[in-house]
Amino acid sequence: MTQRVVVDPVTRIEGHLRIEAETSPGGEITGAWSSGTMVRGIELILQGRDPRDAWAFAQRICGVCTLVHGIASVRAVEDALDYQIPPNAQLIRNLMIGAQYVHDHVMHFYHLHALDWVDVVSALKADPKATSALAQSISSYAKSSPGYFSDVQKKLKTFVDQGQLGIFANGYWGSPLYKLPPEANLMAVAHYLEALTWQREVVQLHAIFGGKNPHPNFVVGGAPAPISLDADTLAATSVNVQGLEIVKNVIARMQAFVNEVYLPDTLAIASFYKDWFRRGEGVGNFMTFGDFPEDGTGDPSKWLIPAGVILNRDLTTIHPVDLNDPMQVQEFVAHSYYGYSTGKDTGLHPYDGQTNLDYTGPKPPFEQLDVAKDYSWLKSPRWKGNVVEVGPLARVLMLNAKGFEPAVELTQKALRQLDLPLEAVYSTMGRTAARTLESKIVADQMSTWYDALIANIRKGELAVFNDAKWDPSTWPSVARGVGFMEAPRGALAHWIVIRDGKIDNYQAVVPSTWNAGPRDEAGKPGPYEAALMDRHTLADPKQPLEIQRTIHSFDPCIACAVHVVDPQGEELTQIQVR
Ligand code: NFE
Ligand code: MG
Repeated sequence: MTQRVVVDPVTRIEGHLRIEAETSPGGEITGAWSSGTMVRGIELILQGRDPRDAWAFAQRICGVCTLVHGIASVRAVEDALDYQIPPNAQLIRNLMIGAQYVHDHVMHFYHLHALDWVDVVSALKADPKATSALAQSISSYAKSSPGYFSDVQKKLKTFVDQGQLGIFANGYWGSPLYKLPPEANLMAVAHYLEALTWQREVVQLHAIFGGKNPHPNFVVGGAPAPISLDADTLAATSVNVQGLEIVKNVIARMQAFVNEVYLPDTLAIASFYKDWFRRGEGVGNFMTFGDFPEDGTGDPSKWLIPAGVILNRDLTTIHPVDLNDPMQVQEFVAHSYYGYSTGKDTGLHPYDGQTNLDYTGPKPPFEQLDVAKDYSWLKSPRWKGNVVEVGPLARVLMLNAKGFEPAVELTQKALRQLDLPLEAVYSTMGRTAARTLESKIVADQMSTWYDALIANIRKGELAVFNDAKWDPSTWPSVARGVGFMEAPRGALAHWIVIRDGKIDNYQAVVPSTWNAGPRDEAGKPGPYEAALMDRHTLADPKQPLEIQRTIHSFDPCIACAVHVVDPQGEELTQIQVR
């Protein structure tokens, strides 16, 4: 008999996600469904507002990728108005996005994903001396003495003895699916705690350039804080020598943590889970929008991350992406709780996007989704009708396909160290490892952007803001544009229509919608669904760790993935929050 396994809510993610899997008598997953169970209306308030204010609202779509919607928003307005920004502003934005990647990826690995692979309770059995030897064999990280690991173990033991595992409560501890020796578990727990302190400090970069974190400030036309040569005290309103010194230190701390902790830990943990390099791929199609322009020319060939689509793992052909082409990006709602005036089976380009809430699911509480009908608050975005995966794996593949040397070297080195073929990257663990590799690529690149910024300042180029199009009387009566970027979870774009100086329509299609969306009108599963149907067998349906591993490898953010837009700015529905 087949069995339905329900994971709801999926924890250690952002937002509300339900996964249902159908398993054969042997536990093999034969069907999987991903359901966003939350709906929110934050974008409604954008209608009719000044487009220059949109970033501040759009940024609140999510509290995890705290700046990406701000960036996509200012870029959308700049694209609509053909508004150029100074090179310094480009570099400052790159540094802010780069810091977001490294911060977000480290937190995902240790605080959201690691406990799928690391058995916290097993760490109590570790020998601190042997843990120290293990740590020193894989990294030069300073905190690696037997005393250090012994202290961490004592702290952990206090938790356990009090019966209060706190942040470590409710894991599937002791499950035979955990493969790390106690010493590796203790090392990872120590780094989990280290990363908590580290992440709090490195976000200073956002505060220097954007005034605060989370949700730093942005401005259409440039960067919000002027560069000041005079002030020798740390100012809240300008970036000066002291602020730049902090930025430099933060970049160094990010690089050190990635090189000495995150990268070696990823490879060490992955080496115990090689079977996870053989499942969880899913669709085999990958898409990037591109990011990190390094000059003001807008020339995509100069971006660190190129744009394009890879179909069926074919790295020899990069298909170009045109976000303005109504036939390329379309959102479908065939299995979503929305209706379209054009019919449930049609796809709409975001400029023509509609969001008409239409909940047709069973009345909660219910046992099972009605997957033959609608089952998610997420739409199903498609590229030329294809399901595509976005995110770190897509980017690392794209960098390899384009022959970006540091990425190719890093990928080859990791595969050699793990003794795996290139095909191994198309997997759950490949996705997780790609996130680590791109953290290193981006952290290293941050030094280049920092040096370029300093060189400009030394030359006396201080401009961070261009006021040429600030005045709405210079705008055309109707303008539309798309702002895109690579957010930590993948390709992100905002589409805006401006009419008589006000926002007429606004649509965001975000990474987790691409990855977590339900089946489309043709019945094609989304990337999460397809990944779960790729060689997963549950050892114990009551402890569906396998589902968690693969879903977490995408780093879900359902707050980003579900948002509501109404072109008329009318109240769509009243939602009772419980
Ligand atoms: Ni809310 Fe987000 C990122 C965006 S999501 S985390 O990264 O955009 O998919
Ligand atoms: Mg949307």
